[in-house]
Parts: sequence; structure tokens; C-alpha cells
Amino acid sequence: MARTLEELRALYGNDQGTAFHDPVLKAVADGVFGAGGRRAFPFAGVSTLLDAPYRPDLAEAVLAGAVGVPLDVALVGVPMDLGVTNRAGARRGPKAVREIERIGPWNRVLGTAPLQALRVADLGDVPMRSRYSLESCHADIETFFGALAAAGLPALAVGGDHSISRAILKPLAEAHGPLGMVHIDAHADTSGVYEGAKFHHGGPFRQAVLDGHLDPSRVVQIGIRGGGDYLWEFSHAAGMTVIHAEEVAEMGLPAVIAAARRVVGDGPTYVSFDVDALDPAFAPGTGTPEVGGLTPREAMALLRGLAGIDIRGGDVVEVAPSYDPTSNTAQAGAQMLFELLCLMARAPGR
Ligand SMILES: [Mn+2]
Repeated sequence: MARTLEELRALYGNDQGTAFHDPVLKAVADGVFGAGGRRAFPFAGVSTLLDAPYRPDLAEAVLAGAVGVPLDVALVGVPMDLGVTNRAGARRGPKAVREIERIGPWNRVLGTAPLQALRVADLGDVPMRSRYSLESCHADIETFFGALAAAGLPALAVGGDHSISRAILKPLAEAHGPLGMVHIDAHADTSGVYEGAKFHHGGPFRQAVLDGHLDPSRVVQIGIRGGGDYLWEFSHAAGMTVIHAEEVAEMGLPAVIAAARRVVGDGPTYVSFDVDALDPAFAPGTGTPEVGGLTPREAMALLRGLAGIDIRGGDVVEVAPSYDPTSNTAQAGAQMLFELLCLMARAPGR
């Protein structure tokens, strides 16, 4: 019901920027505005993932075996791209995503301000012994996410190339049993051994299934496309649900969301978002772009449609900022990270 002019003048005429009469919006505003109606400058200070507090001390504590860490979700950078097939550069993804500001605080569609609803921190980057060894980097990633799992601390990772997901899933599955997964990507990433390597970024989900860490009957892959599709028969052989990019348009988003929810069900689920799922018109800063992809609006609607699933972890991978002087790819990546955090805030038991 619209207010009269007199009512509007009474409510807002002397407002100093802090007159919020809707109780839900007022709660969000109270979490943003400090004394005197001041907000932090988004362009000042040290950059962190989603502007969360930077707490590398908590990473050290978790690695040292601490439990009862006063945190609900850890944000973690994984700056490693030794598994790429073509264009390198995703090692610089975490830094680029940290540079993005003004994501959130409010998600109108899901009705949550996740950085207020949850205790969230940027724990910094996974410490890795050698920048030259894919295998030792994966071992270090497993160690780090294993320590988080042992501490009972859910995490969202920012890669890095997609090979990191296998190393993140392993300790999660050891803690929770085989996981379901919503995998949004241009590529199914279920290919095999090439040139003697099986831990490259084109195959993490074949390995995760073979290792018993993913339950393929609870895996849905969305946005798949491109000439590499001949490489991914494993997805079908394993019983994954594959929704190609053109099928997203044909089915419509509500049907895609319903299918994804049906596949993952109520069980523990991982959500992996490869930024190359987005069309390179929106996200050119990635190693293996494929035209004909999702729009950011579609991807956001898709993620928001997953609210209520039992998300135990997730990642945003393959942001390679060197190929995108506009920074839009990192902007989209940071937005998807925020959407994943909103899913954490809306998970069962929250
Ligand atoms: Mn991928």
C-alpha cells in the first residue's frame, strides 16, 4: 500500500540515510551501517574474498588440529593451474576474485544476507610446497581441506583450475560418504589419462567416481557443450545426468532446476561452478572458453533454485584474469561465490 505524501515526509523527510522501516531490510542495514550511518569504503583497505574478514591465523589453527573454530564457512583460495589443457592463468583467479568488491550483502531472491547470517572468513590461500608439481599441489590441497573437514568446517574454494575439485572432494567424501554434485560447466571433466596424466583439469570427476568419492547417480552436469563432448562418455556410462547448454534453453530453467534437485535429492552435495559455463561474451577470462554458454542471469537463477539442498562444500574455478582486461570474469566469479554462500545460509539445519 503506497503511503501518502504526508506520511512519506514524516517517515523519510528528515532521514540521514538510516531510515529503514521494513524490519527485514532494517536488519540488513543495521549490519552494514556503523555509528553515524557510515559504511566501509568498498574501494579502500585490503581485498578479501567477498570482503570477508581475513583470518589466515584460523587456517594455521585448523592445520594444527584445532576444533571448535568459531566459524560457519571458510572461504579459501587455491591458486594452482598446473592441470590446464590449454591456456594457463587460473592460478591468478583467487587474487582477481578478491579484487572484486560490492558483492552482496543482500540476496533479495533468497532473502538472506549470508555474511551476516553466517560467521564467514577468508582463510587465505592453500599453502603449497612446490609451484612446479601438480601431484604435490593436489596432496597439499587434500591436506588443507582434510583439516577443514576434520574441524567440521564447511568451505568454499576459489581456484585455480578444475583439477583442484578432486582433491577437495576426497576428504569431504571421507567425512560424509560419497557426495552428490551439481556441476555447472562447459565441460563434463570426466575424461581419462592423457600423456600419462590423469589428474589434469579435464578429468577430476571421472577420478572422483572411480575413487568412490562421488555418487554418479546423484551428479548433474549443466551447461555442457563444445567439440570435446566426444571425450565424456564416462558421464553417461556412470549414470550422471548431463544437461547440455542447448538443452538448458530447450527445457527452460524451471525444468533444469527441478531435474537438478531431483538428482541430488536430500543427501550431502557439492556444488562446483566452472566460470567457463558462462558464455565467453560474459566471462572471456578462462582457459578453455566455449561459445554458446549460459548467461550470468541464468546461472544465478539456477544456483538460487538450489536453495535448501544439503550443500557441504563448493568451488568457483577457472577464473584466468589475464584474458579479460574488463575484470568481468572475476566479477561473475565473485557473484557465483556469493550465490554459493547463500546456499550455505539456506542449507538444512541453518
Ligand atoms: Mn571444468
